[in-house]
Amino acid sequence: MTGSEKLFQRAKTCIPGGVNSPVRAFASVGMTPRFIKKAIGDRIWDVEGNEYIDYIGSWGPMLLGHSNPIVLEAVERAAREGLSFGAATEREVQMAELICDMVSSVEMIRMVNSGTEAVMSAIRAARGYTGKDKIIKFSGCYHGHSDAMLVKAGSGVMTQGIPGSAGVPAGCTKDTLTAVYNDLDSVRLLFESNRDEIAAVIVEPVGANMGVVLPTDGFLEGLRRICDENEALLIFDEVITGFRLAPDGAQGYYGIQPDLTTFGKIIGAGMPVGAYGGKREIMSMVAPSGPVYQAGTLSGNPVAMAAGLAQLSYLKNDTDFYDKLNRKCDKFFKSLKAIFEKADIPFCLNHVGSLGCVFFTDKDVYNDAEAHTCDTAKYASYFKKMLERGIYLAPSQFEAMFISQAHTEEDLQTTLRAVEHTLTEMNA
Ligand code: KE4
Repeated sequence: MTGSEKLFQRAKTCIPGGVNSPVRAFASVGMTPRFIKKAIGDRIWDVEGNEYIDYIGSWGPMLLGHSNPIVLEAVERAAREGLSFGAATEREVQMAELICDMVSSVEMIRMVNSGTEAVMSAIRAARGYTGKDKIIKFSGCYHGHSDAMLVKAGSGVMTQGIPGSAGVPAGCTKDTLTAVYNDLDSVRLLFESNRDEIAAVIVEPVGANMGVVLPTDGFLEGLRRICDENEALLIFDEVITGFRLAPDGAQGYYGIQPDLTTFGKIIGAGMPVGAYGGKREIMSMVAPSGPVYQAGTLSGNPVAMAAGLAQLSYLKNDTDFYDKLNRKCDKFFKSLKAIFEKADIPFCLNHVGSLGCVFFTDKDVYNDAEAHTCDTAKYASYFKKMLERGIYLAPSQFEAMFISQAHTEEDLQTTLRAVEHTLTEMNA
């Protein structure tokens, strides 16, 4: 047995499914998950010492690459001053000021400990501010595992092919309405049949939990307009896209201002951090300044803030960071597309900036139904062969590839060669 197999066997006796988050179990690719020992730059090593070029990056946080010296030094320095105080700290003020400065739609922000918490809290703030209960989400979008969001969710829920989750009472989801991504008529219909009852529309401005699905022209603008017409709030869930597509995330990249935004991943640089923020009049509703209660023992944790501040400050100050990263990634995805076209395998490649994914289907993928036409068995075979070639991709068709600043031209070329060999093998 390999080290990962031994650890997985032990883990399954005391952790549900042997993992602390379902997608890590490699269930949909039918393999033993790799137990990772360390990561540096764009590389990770498993407990056997096998080395991989990493396209997960902890599912998004590692935009500067793993073990970035600037981030590590900030964490070490902060840790020596104490791990947690349960009291206000200067770093929290600096973090809030930095995010408000980088994202113009955010006038006030609250730190929490995960993307799930950020979304759950943003929805409560939206309901408290509007006095309305219903929320529109999109089938295939994933907004964390709070009860109300586990309706036709993406990511692990979609990977497992389950409609939602056991243990969620109907009462918790009766106010969650689902529309079709990139289909404004499906949104209008819900507003017409739930007039004056909808507090907010929550959307991933780029769907990244049903594979990567881009907003069609006019989709995000249309959501903005429909929310304004119906006095509902627009919430951008930028847990993945925030600070990835641009310094001000997808809202900056596409030029649409939401009322609230949720963040995670990159703002923690690998430490557990989430946040929600937006218009002052909405955020002022949040306790202790307003009646919407939300709290957290480790919210704004000083060590986590140090990590996030280090990474975000770098992103803010390196003025050509995003142009360089996005140019590098556009070139990579263009080459990747050419390799798939040459291999004559049905595929759809969606990408924007350093986020992308290959769907094994002959359809164009603009929503979750089209994503579901994928041949997930073929994806599993592709994943396995790429892993054997030292390329660590998402162990599910319904996730994304994350490229970082640390991905070298040499490693991207190595990856493209591995794809070429893998597709030849698959076609044999
Ligand atoms: P967390 O609670 O996992 O920090 O964030 C939830 C969340 C919210 N919103 C969006 C758009 C997200 O993508 C996520 C979490 N992303 C998944 C990756 N598809 C996390 C990976 C996992 O569940 O292990």
